[in-house]
Amino acid sequence: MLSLVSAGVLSAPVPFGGTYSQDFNSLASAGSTSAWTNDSTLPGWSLFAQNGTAIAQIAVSTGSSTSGSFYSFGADANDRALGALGSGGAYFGAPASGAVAGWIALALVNSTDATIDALRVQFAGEQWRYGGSTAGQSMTLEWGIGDSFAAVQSWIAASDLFTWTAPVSTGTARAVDGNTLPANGGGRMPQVGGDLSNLGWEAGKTLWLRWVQKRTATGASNGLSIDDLVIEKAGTDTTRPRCNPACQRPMQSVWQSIPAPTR
Ligand SMILES: [Ca+2]
Ligand SMILES: [Ca+2]
Repeated sequence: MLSLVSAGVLSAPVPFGGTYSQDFNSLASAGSTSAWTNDSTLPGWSLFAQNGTAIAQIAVSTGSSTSGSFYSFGADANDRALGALGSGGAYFGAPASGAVAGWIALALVNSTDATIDALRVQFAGEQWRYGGSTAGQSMTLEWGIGDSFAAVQSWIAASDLFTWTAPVSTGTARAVDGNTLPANGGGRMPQVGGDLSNLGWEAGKTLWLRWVQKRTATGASNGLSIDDLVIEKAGTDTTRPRCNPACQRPMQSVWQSIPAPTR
């Protein structure tokens, strides 16, 4: 609680009891900009520029806008995605070409009574704008554990399964339909992700996932976003089932209770 107060964030953290999903469809669809408050506009979600500045405004676009900003991307009010178009401007604290512009971060608190070691994380990557650079642009995922974003001691890069590359990378700069598959000229990569393992995410602790938004190495950046996120507890972990006294017998007594084999 102290860390929440010191961070100026009074809203409750998002508990994770085994599943979490987010479709971002509550994000603004009207106007060109929309106010954003970390861990409030979307509970659990925060936006940071690469210099650590918390973001207070996002842009709203179908992919036609060229401004460097975090974005609510989408064609209409029914389906939004959360993303960014990187730039070297003040919004992202003037990052260099090819460098990190900012992060889309999700914080979840382990509300189970056991350590969670593995999560299945799946989402769609949606490209809503092609900036005109053939340098290509990818989005990666990192995770860490800490009471706040700034308190995470080490960010661990998720595997290549969690990295996706803008599918539209040729021709003139233009808006892209992020809800349409690349085979049909669109920018939607529907199945990104896999299992994160060896998390060591203890009960009551906060896990952070952050999607890394970069500028393209050359030219104008693409508008890249995430959508349709689903997180589930996965794999074998150190979860101890809630237990009646019968299953708390020492292992030795269990072995001793097994009849010796007859030969
Ligand atoms: Ca959506
Ligand atoms: Ca979508």
